[in-house]
Amino acid sequence: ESRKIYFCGSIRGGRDDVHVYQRLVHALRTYGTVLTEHVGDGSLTDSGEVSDSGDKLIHDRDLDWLRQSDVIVAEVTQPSLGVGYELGRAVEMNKPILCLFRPESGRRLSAMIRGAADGLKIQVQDYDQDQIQSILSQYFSQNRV
Ligand code: 6K6
Repeated sequence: ESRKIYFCGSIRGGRDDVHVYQRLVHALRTYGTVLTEHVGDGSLTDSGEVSDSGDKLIHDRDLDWLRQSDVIVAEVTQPSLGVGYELGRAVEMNKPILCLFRPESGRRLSAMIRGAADGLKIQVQDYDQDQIQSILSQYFSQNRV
């Protein structure tokens, strides 16, 4: 059975990097079923496409998917409260996590994400877009995930 991958990327935090999420979701499909493909949906904007009552449904469904997932991959360059929250919950669930950060953005990654890395179960990798294939193939060839 196919590995379940939970992909995290900013939505209301800002959609500047949606093209990067698209590339990552596309590449991740090689390695399993991506539960959260909508994060890479170019037509999904950061402005309220759903009501506040819809927010509870989104939260509860996403947490179900998070529980079911075998591995979390997060693009963390664009800061997002939702992504940070998902990562915190995933750490408590003891899930394997790969965070991907692009230094070329000129940003500095939150210490709470960079500092959570243990190099095994929780990994933070700096990368640029040319390295998507190689980073994912290296990560998924590890026995842990
Ligand atoms: C409607 C159709 C598709 O998406 C929507 C509504 N929004 C969301 N749907 C699913 N997951 C969401 C939505 N908004 C946030 N999330 C989750 O939080 C995603 O899994 C993202 O990784 C993360 C983004 O959080 P914010 O704080 O940047 O929005």
